[in-house]
Amino acid sequence: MQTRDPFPENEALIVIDVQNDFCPGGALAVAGGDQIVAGINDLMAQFQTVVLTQDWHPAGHSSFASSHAGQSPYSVIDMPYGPQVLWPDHCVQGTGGADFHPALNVHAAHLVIRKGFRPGIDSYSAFFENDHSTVTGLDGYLRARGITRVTLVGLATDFCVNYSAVDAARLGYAVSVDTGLSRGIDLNGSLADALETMAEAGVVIK
Ligand code: VGL
Ligand code: ZN
Repeated sequence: MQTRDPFPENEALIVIDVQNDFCPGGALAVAGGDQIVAGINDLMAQFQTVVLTQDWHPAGHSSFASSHAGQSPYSVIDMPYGPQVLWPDHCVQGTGGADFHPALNVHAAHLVIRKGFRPGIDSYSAFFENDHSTVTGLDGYLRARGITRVTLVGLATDFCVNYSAVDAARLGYAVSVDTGLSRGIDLNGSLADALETMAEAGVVIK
């Protein structure tokens, strides 16, 4: 890992969804999801601003296959805002699955931003919900803090990290994704697609 001194004030680390349900044993487990925790803790010490995102769904959320009669997880349905993958129930507000991984150094975070709490809409991105227009408020926070560069790590590379990185790039931030500290779900080639989409959006893939 590269050490930088002093750590620039205009850079933030955004740690995406390092929650129990996305780690082995969780409801929507990402292979190796727990392997990135120690490295993320180390990286946090290199930033003056650290943001954690937390997927935070009400029970019966519209992104859950169980909320749609006859549907199974990983199928895709049309929502008013576009296609939506249906997931196993995960990250339900207040459950252990929605908690951060117990080894994640949550005390190092300056902001925890929750997303996906509106029953009728999913939110992969830390910036916009899946309609691409409802804001989470993160852009306002970062701008107000003078942040112009963001590094993203976490889960899952091909969904929430990807959507967050692309939105950040479109919002004008200089964006890099550390793939060594991220892990993907890889649904029908979604990991390769995501890496291509991010690169096309100007995201630096490390
Ligand atoms: C995520 C699917 C559903 C993620 C969240 O964090 O990548 N993926 N909810
Ligand atoms: Zn979710």
